[in-house]
Amino acid sequence: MTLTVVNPATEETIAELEPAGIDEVDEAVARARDAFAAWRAVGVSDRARLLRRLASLVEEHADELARIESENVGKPIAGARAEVAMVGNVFHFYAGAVDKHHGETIPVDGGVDLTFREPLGVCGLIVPWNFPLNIASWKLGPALACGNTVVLKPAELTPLSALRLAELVLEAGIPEGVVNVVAGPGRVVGQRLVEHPDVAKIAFTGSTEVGASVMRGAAETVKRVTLELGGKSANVVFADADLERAAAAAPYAVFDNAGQDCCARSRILVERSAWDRFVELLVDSTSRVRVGDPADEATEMGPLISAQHRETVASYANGNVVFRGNAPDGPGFWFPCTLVEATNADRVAREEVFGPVAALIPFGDEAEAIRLANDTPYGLSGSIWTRDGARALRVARGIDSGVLSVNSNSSVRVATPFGGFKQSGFGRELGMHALESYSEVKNVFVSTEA
Ligand code: TXE
Repeated sequence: MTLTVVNPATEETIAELEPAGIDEVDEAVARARDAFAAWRAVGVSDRARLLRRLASLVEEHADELARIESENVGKPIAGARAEVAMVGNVFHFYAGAVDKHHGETIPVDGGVDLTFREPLGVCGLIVPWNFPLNIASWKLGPALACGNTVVLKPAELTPLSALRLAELVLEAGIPEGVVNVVAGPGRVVGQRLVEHPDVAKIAFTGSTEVGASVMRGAAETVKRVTLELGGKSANVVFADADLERAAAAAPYAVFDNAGQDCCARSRILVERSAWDRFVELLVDSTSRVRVGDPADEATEMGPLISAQHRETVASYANGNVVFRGNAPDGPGFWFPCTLVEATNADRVAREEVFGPVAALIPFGDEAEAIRLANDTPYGLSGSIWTRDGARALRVARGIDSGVLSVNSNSSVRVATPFGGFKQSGFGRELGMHALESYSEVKNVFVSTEA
């Protein structure tokens, strides 16, 4: 059986690969295990230098990597380039972090107590298809900085950028066996990684359903697990906000990456007194989202990842549709930007659509806004639009979500922690926080008694 890789904007086959199976996973884990002792012993300056070299190689190959990502995911090229720039910055950040994540000395009776940060061993990194290279780098950077070796499993639909990155890893001088890529089906390759007794940790990004099964599978061998799962984030717009600015930004908070974004603010909560004006502005700004050829520099939204996924997305785009935009006919898995007026109880407001469909929901006051924002099993992201600073902080503290932004859509920055509350998962990626979950604290007591 071959793994056929398709460009979702054209439906053309862009690669055919021999998929990895259980044997390949076992071989990759064995290589990673063999490489671990030498890699953890590499001095901090050398390890930082190797990560810096990898960052520079990503930058040198930015155009090529962005093109691979754009063709394989259907991402607009301008966005793909920004993502690859972030990948370079992630490796630069973790190169700098290698010697800044350290232990402490603790005063105790009869001696001194030292803590050390030790690597875990072999880490299994399982990543999805929506931001393949970006999300891989968020896991690779801290894993390598802490001295772990890894087996990276890209999603079966989008393996190409990870395979190219693995070549750049070797070109950077990172020893063979430290980074291993296995491209194959999740239920075989992913599951084997989860169950493998020589894998110490699984870092997973994907659906909540598979995340739960990863957790169950990892329990058998007491693996460390971090999970970054689905979301149903709220974009809360108060009547006192700069409505023009909020409405201009809102489409990109849900339609970026064609809505295939765990941080998508796919519930737009609008204060009732501003409803008419805001909806009018939002329809106008949404109608101007440029949907089309991902290779075109001006394109803002490409197709969905697959025909099957388009079917799923379409099942949410009904009811009280306020706006439906244009999309190319095909070939390609196109779907138009769609705004649906809903209540928070409707399916479109409860489930992660993972496509360009947003639910518009009215609220009466601040307390109701917080209640609605929290009325979801998820808790990943969200935005608050208001000119009242105290209210912004009150609402931010009230929403049970890992990442919030005020008068902005942004969710991810290299130096700041990213991750979820509730069924959006646990553990934090990016920033110095990520290093916590790729290392173990060791405590050594030294007696100073004569
Ligand atoms: O995700 P899966 P899918 C959500 C989103 C989307 C839905 C389905 O709502 O529509 O999930 O997407 C690997 N053991 N998100 O089916 O299956 C798989 O090969 C171990 C949200 O693509 O969770 C891939 O590498 N691994 C999300 C990765 O898990 C397994 C991103 C994710 O695939 C496995 C993606 C198994 N049993 C989807 N089964 C986000 N948070 O951004 C599959 N995999």
